[in-house]
Amino acid sequence: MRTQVGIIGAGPAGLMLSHLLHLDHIETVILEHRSREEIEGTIRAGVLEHGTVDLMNQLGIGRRMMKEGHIHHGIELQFNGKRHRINMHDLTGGKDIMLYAQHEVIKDLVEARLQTGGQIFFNVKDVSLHNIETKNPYIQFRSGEGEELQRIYCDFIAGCDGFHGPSRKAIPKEARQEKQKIYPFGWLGILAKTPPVNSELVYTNHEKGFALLSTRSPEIQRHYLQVDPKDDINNWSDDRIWMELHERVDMEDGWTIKDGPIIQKNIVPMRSFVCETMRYGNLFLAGDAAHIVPPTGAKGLNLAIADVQVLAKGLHEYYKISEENLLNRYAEICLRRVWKAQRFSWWMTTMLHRDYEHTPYEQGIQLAELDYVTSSNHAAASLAENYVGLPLEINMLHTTISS
Ligand code: RFL
Ligand code: PHB
Repeated sequence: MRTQVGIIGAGPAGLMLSHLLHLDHIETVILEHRSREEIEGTIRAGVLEHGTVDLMNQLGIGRRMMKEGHIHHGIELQFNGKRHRINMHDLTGGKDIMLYAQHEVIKDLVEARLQTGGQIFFNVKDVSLHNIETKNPYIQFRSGEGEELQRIYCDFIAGCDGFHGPSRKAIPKEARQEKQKIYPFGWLGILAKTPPVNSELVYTNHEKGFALLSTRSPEIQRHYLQVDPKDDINNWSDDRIWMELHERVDMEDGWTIKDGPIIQKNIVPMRSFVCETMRYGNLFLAGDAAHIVPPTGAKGLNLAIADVQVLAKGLHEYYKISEENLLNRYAEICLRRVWKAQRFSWWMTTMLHRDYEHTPYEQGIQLAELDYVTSSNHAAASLAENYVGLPLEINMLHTTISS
């Protein structure tokens, strides 16, 4: 089999890249090791930046998002038992975010690709990358357990296979520039059958730890609790989860969260990670394959979508005008956004979580940071600008290319 761009992974990065390239008449094949049902049912992100929303609409795949998603104009920060609103809409000159679940974005992208004849191989096994440092790379895989090995020859491989996929590891270790930070925090996430508790997200700093109130639909809510990353979800009965949420988010004025049946719960650890070697030969890494952020800034999916827009534009120039400048600058251009999202996600995480190693002095600084960001328009504007999403680098390329 032969294609122009072989894509590993049908997450937001791989599917969006395939769709963007299809619209540009560039051929792709996607290899995904999970089933379609699994990728369309995995609960992850919820917040889309305004640029991601605009892109979905421009590409004609935003119809369901505009109907079923919810636009939020602000967020709330809660500390010392009181809530403070950050009016992102006003602070950014009219920009908002959209609450629309990642697996719904996946469903929309899979449908768009399959409707236009896109090739997605689900349930593949033993995916490996070969000759990536040459102009003739290929991907080897089995179409199912026990099937024969097959090859896809391509001009380029896009490694969109998330943090644990094989693409990044195909780059020799000595050639990989990697930087990471592990946090002593985990998030226990739940989906609960309850009515919405608040019209906007509430990020809470409490002495027992961080809590986040989010939403999915009028019937289903998504909440998170800071827990020990090594804790076992079996230690958390539904009653214990609700008790802990009450303790952290209920307010002095009598406002209280509503309990209900918990239909899904799990614990995820938190890390910040950047592989600066986003290109190696004819392999390009995009999304979580290249970088991870803690979810407190709601940036991971949005960064994945930003990377593939740069890659799609680079591939456009390569195929349509035989120009490689943008492809050569792929890592450099993406990393500027990646590091700013790293900084923001680290900052939100540090400001909102309780580090039990902290001294009373460090706790004082943390509360002063929250007080500052909720009482100074300048500080709040900086949070808002980052939260709704910084401008996309490819839209500013005329300035960076000539500089
Ligand atoms: P994905 O989504 O991990 O997709 C990678 C795909 O590659 C497949 N794969 C393989 N395929 C073939 N062969 C192999 N050997 C393979 N190995 C892996 C996988 O099955 C998968 O389908 O990476 P991508 O596309 O880069 O997308 C990244 C996002 O998924 C991630 O950054 C976000 O979920 C992060 N995130 C959030 N991001 C936001 O922008 N806004 C949010 O509100 C937000 N909330 C969150 C989050 C992540 C969370 N968790 C679970 C860490 C909330 C949480 C709790
Ligand atoms: C979510 O709704 O899943 C969500 C919202 C905000 C975050 C992270 C996750 O910062």
